[in-house]
Amino acid sequence: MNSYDHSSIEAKWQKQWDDAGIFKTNQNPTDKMYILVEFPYPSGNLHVGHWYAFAVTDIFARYMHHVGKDVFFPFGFDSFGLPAENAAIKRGLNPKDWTYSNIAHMQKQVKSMGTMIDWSTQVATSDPEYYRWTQWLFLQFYKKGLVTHEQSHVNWCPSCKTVLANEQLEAGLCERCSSVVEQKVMMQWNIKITQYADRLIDDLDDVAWPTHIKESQKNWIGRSHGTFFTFDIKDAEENIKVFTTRPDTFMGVTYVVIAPEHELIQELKSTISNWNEVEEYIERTNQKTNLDRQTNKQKTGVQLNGIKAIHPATKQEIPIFISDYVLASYGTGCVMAVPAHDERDFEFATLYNLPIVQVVEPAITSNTPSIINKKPYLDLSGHLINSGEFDSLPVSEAQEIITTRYGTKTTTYKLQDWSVSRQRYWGCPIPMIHCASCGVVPVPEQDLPVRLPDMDKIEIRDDGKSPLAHNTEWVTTTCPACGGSAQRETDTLDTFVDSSWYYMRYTDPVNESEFASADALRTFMPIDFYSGGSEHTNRHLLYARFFFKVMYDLGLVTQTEPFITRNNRGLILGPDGEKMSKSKGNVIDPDSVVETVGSDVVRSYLAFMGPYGEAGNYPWDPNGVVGIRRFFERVFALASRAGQNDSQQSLVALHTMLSKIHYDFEQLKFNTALSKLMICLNELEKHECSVKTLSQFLIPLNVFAPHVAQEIWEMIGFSGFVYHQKFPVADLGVLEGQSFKIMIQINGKTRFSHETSNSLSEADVLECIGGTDEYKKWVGDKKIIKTIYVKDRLLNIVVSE
Ligand code: ANZ
Ligand code: ZN
Repeated sequence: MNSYDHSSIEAKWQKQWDDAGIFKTNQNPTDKMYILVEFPYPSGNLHVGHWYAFAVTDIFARYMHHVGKDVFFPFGFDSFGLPAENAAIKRGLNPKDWTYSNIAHMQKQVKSMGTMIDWSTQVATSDPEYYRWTQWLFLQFYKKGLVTHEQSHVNWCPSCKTVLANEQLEAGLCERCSSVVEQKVMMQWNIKITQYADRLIDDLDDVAWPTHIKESQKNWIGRSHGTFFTFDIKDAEENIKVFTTRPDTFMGVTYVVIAPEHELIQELKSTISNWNEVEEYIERTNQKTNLDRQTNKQKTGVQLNGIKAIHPATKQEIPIFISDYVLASYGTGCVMAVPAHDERDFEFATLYNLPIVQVVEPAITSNTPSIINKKPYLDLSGHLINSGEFDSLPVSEAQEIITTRYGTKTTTYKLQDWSVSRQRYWGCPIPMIHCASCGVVPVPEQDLPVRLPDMDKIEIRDDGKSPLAHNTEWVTTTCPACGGSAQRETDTLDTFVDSSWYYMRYTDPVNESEFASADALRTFMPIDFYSGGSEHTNRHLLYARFFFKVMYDLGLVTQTEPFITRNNRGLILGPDGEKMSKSKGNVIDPDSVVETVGSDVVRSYLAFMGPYGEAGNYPWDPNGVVGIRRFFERVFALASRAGQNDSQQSLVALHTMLSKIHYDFEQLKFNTALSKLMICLNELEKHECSVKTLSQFLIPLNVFAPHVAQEIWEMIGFSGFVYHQKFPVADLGVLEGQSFKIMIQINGKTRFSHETSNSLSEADVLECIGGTDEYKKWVGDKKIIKTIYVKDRLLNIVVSE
């Protein structure tokens, strides 16, 4: 019998592996390797992307296991969040029921992949046993002074009725529902991630991530070095502090601009004579997102009548404007405008007829005629003009001198503090209490977790408050400080808080006295390989690194970076080459493919589509699936006729594959690793092949197709689990004396070939062919310019004509 009945094989072996508990993590590893895939959100159904994430990473994990690593490969669910709440409201269900039934279903689906995941590690962030520690960590951050509760400018999604972090916007729209996001001021819980901005940049040197991921994080944090200058306001107490990266242009400042929502404007209210106009402009600004403020075509603004700023050096009076091209959230929220050397200032000055004073002269004037009044001169090369005592200084020197004289050096960041308050129900309750006499009081640690109450009716009202706010029974509590009546905080935490530390909980998932024991953390952290989606580069990865660093400072962990390597996966596209979507009708349902061709085929096909490590996007090809299926059927056929003896060719094929396949795995090229198995099978089919040789072939095959490999293992008379086999070591003795056919090319065209029984170096090949008639004919005494040698396959000789 050599048929490949995938359904029964998969059921049979999954049960046996489970019963034998073979995937249990070794708690005392000698050579641990922590392999992590970003945990899924329990949306209800596994899609091909989940398969690509978990099944293909399982291939890598199994390879590492077979070569002797003590692999730690856990799993869990990121199970709090808005989508569950929205789905539950839509279906009239409770978010908890909806979430946990999805978890049960998806767990079954993930199990169908036949992975080596240790299921005893499973955590779900919405379990009270988990979020108790999310709350505990929040309290440690609070004690360390990293949590604030304050009036903040926030992005408000009018449809989700909640606050969104900047990281949750896509082109100014809510990433979940694509509504236009509004700006609001609300009391918010913020975490001071900005205090870690430098370390979040500098420590990227310590991780082996792809450069583009590091660069992306650096740009997101957006560190820029510059200068603060302070402009006094005539006849007023207040002054205007600006941030600039071009202190050299100080003498070219012809006006200043303040962000419309800057608090200074309110303070100046009584001195501004056109307040109505100003107020109206502020209101219009509030309806715009930061993105359209930065990209809008036409500059707009209003001059603050009745007041003037004083230039610190010239003491000249210059006008003050508000304009939405200046953002309240960056730098100081105020800029010194230098229209001659800044594009936005130039546009604005042209529109409002403001003076444009050139203060930097390009080095070679003849090539850059009359820049001013046509476009600003942005370059840093040149020397100062129209700058009084600073005239003729080169730009860089002027920056130093002017900063020392009139300003202070500073560094600013684009990164903002992390607003973690969400006005929604299905999240981790923020463990804080509001007392009329004591103010904000943290919930004592022994009272954790603050449990999320069951609520059958989740109602999102227009008051901007969490549905929890309407659960009076839950809200009403006593103050831990004075014992008086008090109220619970009703905002819940952003789910990115939950997911900032889950990888640590995996190491010790049922610990009731700590978030994880120091011992478990020491054993398994840091993560050696982290696979995830590119959409998480600037959010989850940044938040998680930040969390880890704070925990390091709190003495809770001993390393400073959680993820040693990072692999951003690409996407699996529909058969039409487009992103899969219901509306395009190009969605591949993995369950139904598994049903018809088997899980091993799906795993292997996904690995075969292309290199895993290059974030490539690959279209699904039904023919490719059929090809993989046929490959396994052929292995079954070979098994039914494998005998006691091997021909030399079979041994050479096996050991060639065994000697070369490691490189592919190490490069995350599971596709070429699999094709080496296919090439090997071609040879084994053609020649006499023993069960012993076949059994050695099954071990690398087990990495891709564990059910097929295990079934054949048993079929040909071996006992136990393939999983327990070590990766066979290639016998290089076998490879000596095999035959190689080396194609000889002259200037890229194949002209003749050379057969040998040894693996040869380039010099050997040249020596062997040097005396042949073909060599004399094609090379003769022409000059050899260079040679290109592909070992054992090809030698290209480039000669001059
Ligand atoms: C004067 C100046 C002259 C500037 C010049 C540039 C060129 P990066 O490099 O991104 O850090 N700026 C400062 N705060 C701002 C805010 N809140 N909203 C909008 N723009 C702001 O940009 C720093 C520059 O962006 C600063 O340097 C400032 O304009 C502007 F020839 O000051 B500059
Ligand atoms: Zn109190």
